[in-house]
Amino acid sequence: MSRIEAARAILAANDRGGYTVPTDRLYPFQWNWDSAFVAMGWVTFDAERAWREIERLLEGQWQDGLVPQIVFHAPSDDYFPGPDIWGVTHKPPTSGIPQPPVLATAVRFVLERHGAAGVERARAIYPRLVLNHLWWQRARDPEATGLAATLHPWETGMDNSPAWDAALERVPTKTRTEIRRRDTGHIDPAFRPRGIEYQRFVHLVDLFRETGWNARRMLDISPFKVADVGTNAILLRAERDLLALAEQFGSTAERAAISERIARKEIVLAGLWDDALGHYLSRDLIGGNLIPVRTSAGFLPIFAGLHERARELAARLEGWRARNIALVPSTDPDAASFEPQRYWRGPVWAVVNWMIARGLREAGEEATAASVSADTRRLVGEAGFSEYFNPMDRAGIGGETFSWTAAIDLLLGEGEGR
Ligand code: 9WN
Repeated sequence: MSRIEAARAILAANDRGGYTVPTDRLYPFQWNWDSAFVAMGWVTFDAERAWREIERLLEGQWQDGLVPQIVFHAPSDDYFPGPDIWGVTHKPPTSGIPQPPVLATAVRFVLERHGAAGVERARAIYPRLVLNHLWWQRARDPEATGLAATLHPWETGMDNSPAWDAALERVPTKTRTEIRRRDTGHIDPAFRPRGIEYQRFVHLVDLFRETGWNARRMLDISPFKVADVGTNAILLRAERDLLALAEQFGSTAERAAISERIARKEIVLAGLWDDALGHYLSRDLIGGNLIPVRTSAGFLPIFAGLHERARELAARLEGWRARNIALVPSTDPDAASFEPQRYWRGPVWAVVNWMIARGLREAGEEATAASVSADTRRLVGEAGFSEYFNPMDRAGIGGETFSWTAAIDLLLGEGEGR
């Protein structure tokens, strides 16, 4: 089987009927940002299936616009916490928090690939994206500062990043829900978040469930509140892609509102730059400080279209590469908190690489963009379609036959993001 066939076969094997699970058993439902990347992978060979992925994700969208982190289309005992613990009354059941909003970017991508044949599908989806971006503003930035708050590490998609350590200290470890982890039955616990982190993750779920998933209450009472540089960069990129869609499908008033949000976000995202560390950082919205840990999320403002620091950030990546560290480690390999095999504390993730490479290419940093893409291809080529990779010894770790890794490999194989 060729490499392209192998990647396609993974998406087909993880297809559960119009939606793609991230991988068998470990993640048996539909995940939000996974599906956005997976749709971009599907469109390289099956545009109809790409649209279905997006439509099925939107079956989980709430009336207020939230596109949840997980849609529980079919029951499974393989994952914790399941729908009963979230206690959300939506059909199909969902979790109650978001994930990085890659969706508008995916819709634009799929439409551009599919061309005129995809216009009616995109037209039907467009208002749902508008509603979702309004949710981000109303639920997570009601004062229109331009920075959206994230209230749970799971929302950032980078669950146990060391960037969250200090902010998580404020979250009690006591839970009302009994913790019955399934992940550590599938995967070596050394590659997964620690027990104390799960206690805090679940404490937050208990707390939010008790508000009845009231967005305003959650924002007011959450002991964890950060402006994640990754989520905010992805949101700014998504706003630009939504604006492009609005040119075709939207009203003048919608275009004006999106443009206004973009203008504000450009300014505040640039404000997350820290001179001392020479990196974009997340902000702790309770402590007020920038969080002094360099992570892969700090490269994503380039993907958002902020190009003024691209040179400096590219030089950091080239420095790591010169030391034979595979790009892009999720945490700075020189940081005290770096752990090369523990999930978001060090390993390389293909989807993050794709966004960084694309941003670098758009910023004119062609050579570094090519290095990031080549490293990603090499990791997958040597270690397989793993969930993530150790940047030091290049081993594939976490789940295997992983959907978003296969999707990114299809894109990079075509030179997308190069
Ligand atoms: C919680 C599915 C998801 C990814 C996240 C990744 C991991 C879930 C978990 O798996 O998170 O959402 O239970 O570990 O951190 O980015 O979307 O692949």
